[in-house]
Amino acid sequence: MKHLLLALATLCTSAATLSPAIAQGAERPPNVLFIISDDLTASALSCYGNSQCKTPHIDALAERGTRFTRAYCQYPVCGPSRASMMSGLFPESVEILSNGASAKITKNLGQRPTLGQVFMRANYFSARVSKIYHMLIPGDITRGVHGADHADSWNERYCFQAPEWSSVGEHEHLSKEKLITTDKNKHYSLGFGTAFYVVQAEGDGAEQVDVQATDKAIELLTREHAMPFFLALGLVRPHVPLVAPTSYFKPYPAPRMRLPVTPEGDWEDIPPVGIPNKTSIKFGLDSNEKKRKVLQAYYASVSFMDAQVGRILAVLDDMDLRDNTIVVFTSDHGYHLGEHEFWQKSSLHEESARIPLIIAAPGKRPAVCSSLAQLMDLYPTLAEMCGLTTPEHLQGRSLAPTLDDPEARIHEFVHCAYGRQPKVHHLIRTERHAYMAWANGTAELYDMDDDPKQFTNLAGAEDSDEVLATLKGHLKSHLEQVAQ
Ligand SMILES: [Ca+2]
Repeated sequence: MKHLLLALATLCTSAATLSPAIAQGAERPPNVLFIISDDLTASALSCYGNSQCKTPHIDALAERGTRFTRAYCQYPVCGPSRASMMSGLFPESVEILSNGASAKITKNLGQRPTLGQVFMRANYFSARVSKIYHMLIPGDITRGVHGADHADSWNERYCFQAPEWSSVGEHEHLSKEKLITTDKNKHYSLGFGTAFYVVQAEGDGAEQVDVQATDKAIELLTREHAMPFFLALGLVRPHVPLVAPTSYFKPYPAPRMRLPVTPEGDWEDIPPVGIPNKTSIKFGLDSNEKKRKVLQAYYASVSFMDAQVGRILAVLDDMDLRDNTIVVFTSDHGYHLGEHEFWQKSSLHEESARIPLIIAAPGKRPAVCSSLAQLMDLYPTLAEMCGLTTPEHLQGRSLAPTLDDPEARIHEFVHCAYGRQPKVHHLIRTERHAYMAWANGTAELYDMDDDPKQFTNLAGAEDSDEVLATLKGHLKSHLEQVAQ
């Protein structure tokens, strides 16, 4: 079966060499500016309802685009999520279920083209600026290397070296990892990849990775383009370390940051396997003061990232490119900011699995869309909107119909995985329910209309039998699809 799929993919690849629009000499197809933030939860954005964190530039994009309220990643960790997004395959199908497996993407894909390759084969200029496939943050940034890239996806690619946790400024380590800063371990195994390590940096941030990356993306944007472009800009904040210029911390005085409320006994109906590794206790976030400082630093990092989005969108307008450029803004997964006393990612609960997703396309009316959507859908969506031939291997679905009609519905359910074979855990998300099927046979079920914060696990409730049977059916069909 795999050979057949490969052959089909190869056939489709050659058919996509010239996009129909270009081949017929018709109007030039649209450009794509694809911006992806790292570890950004939708609920931190003001356009998604956060009343403390200020994100005016992303909000402005949402005002003129379609903002998706039920968009989900395929895996709540960087590497597998990004491999899925760029390949158009579920992490199980592309066989990347950990950050460590990310470097296998070129081998695992074989002849099946990535999103970047499909654009290149349609005579687009395809460029990667900073983190699109997996990069270790901060290790690959302090070293200034490309990370687990898929080099054939790009005509040009750029990575940047930046000081990250060693930026000059006021430092604070809020969690309790052992941090190794000897030269031998300068870039890896040093604890900074998960630590809540905060730097209120001196200066305007010009040396920081996201500023350097945005500078480069602006340079590429202002180039004379003989062909349409697919410009992918990866911004690494608010991934830890939480580094931003001091001025970005000022609007967020720590004592005023509002923490989520966790009801008494919240964990009693969560199976042990459903409690992620990163809890307040395990992190050493043993006081509300420390937790509020995390929020302050996270929001400062989000605002700093938002400022870069503002810079590149301003240039897009200055260049009069808005009317022929599709802009996408998203994140590789969500993030817990203390809900259930959970922090960061690697959780199938709502705040970690849900992503922000905004698509602003020329000629489309602004809208808010509550159709289920997933990160993996961006590949077929952009292929359709740019008139490219869509390869056969894609497992996502085009969201393009929702841009004309926000009431359109694309999926009955979406899927997010966590863990490695043979212990893969599953989230099935319908519009109404979130169902987590843990590998040891335990489960969580939440009615997202009645209980959007996921406080009451209905998996054992008598009257849940019918809905559980439907959700188990969805999981079965997902497993059959990825086994093909
Ligand atoms: Ca990430």
